Amino acid sequence: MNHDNYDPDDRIAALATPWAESAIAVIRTSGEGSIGAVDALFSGDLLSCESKKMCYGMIRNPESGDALDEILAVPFRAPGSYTGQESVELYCHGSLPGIQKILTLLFNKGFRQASPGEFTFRAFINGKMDLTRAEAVQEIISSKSGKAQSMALNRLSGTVEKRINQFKKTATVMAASFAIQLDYPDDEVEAPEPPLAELADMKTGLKQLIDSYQVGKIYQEGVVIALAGRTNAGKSSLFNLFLKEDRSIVSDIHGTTRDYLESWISLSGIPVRLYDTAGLRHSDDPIEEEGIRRTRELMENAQVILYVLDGTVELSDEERALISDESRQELLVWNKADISSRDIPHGVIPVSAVTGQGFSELEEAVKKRIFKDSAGAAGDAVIDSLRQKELLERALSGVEKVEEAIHNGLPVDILAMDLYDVLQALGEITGEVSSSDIMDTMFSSFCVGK
Ligand SMILES: Nc1nc2c(ncn2[C@@H]2O[C@H](COP(=O)(O)OP(=O)(O)OP(=O)(O)O)[C@@H](O)[C@H]2O)c(=O)[nH]1
Ligand SMILES: [Mg+2]
Repeated sequence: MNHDNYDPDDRIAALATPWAESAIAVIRTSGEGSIGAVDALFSGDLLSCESKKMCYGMIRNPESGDALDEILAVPFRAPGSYTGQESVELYCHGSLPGIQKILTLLFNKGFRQASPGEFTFRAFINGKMDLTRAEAVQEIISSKSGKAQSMALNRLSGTVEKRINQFKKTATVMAASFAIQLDYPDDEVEAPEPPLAELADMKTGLKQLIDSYQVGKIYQEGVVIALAGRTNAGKSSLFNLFLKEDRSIVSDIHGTTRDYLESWISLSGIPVRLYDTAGLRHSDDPIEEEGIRRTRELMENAQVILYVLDGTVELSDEERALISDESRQELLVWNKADISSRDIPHGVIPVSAVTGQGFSELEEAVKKRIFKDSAGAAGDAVIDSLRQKELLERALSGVEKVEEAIHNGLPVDILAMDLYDVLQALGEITGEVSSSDIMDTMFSSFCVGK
């Protein structure tokens, strides 16, 4: 993206809905003079239409007078619009040639095609939103799960921005105190207590927000869970229980599942790609062997492995080894608990794929395992952008440096410099301090019309 092409004084237009046939398509415009320019193509009276109210009329080719479409147009007067500029939104019929014709008319009328993210870019430079909110717009558009979307909506309302502003306030107060000490170096003012408590608080808060990146990723991208274990343990039965449908074939014949099956499920809003796999046993059948090889491969790539044990039969050596391995990655499931009379080993979750007993405890254990790396993540403030995470890490390392410098009795000008770094990183997150690089990486990933 080149900023010269991002001139905010230009009048821009773009299709805001997908480029596909649909019932209704929305064309968005922005820039001073938009209302007048659209009005010249419109049979209704857009100039006297109230802001944010729909106005009905025909779009006409001003030269030929031909009517192109029957539409609803909404004028927005500055600053009461998404971009903060004068804008018009056009609700037209979703035929591709029709949309194309209207866009061509607009382009002939002095609008230019908007670049990806340009509407949001304008909202940002007009102070309508800070960078964390601008990023949230993109995340809302691309979020796969309902939970991910509601987290992005939270960001849009500024939860992350509020947290960052708290950090900034603390750091600014600290910086002011350092500045006073720099201005009056010799005992004229008594040196205040070093702000160790504030630094520790800031560290905790920053770490929480950094950890929340994992949570955001999980809801956004989902996790892979594989059911594994010996033949006949009940993997396919559990798979069906997770799906709440009879997808996988269940039978008492060992080796029923030969190739893996997969399905998306939602585990309390977490998108999960669940795999049912071929039972692990020695086999001379080359097809079953291949199935087992694939199972092992899947187990390596899964974030969570549910290793299913058959509660009604003797444990194998491999299973015993797993049970006694304290550092195992697998979650062990003791299936057929409804008819098992054997002692359940410690740390193994009893369930019945037939009666459903123990299933909610299993779900809880799976969720806990998924979030194991992000324990204590920060409430509703969840970040979902690598850019924000890296800047938070930079701020954290700055805070740690200040702490270290205090412990080592370094002079206050060194502390002030490290603290400046912290403020700089925090400022970049919300966009007060911003390089053109940020603009490029951020806004160019948007879709046109946003
Ligand atoms: N009573 C009881 N029977 C179960 C339970 N889970 C599975 N079964 C029975 O155990 C047998 C094997 O179940 P599957 O789900 O096919 O086992 P699997 O692990 O997929 O077996 P393979 O595909 O051969 O590896 C079937 O007859 C199921 O009805 C359970 O919790 N309780
Ligand atoms: Mg099976």
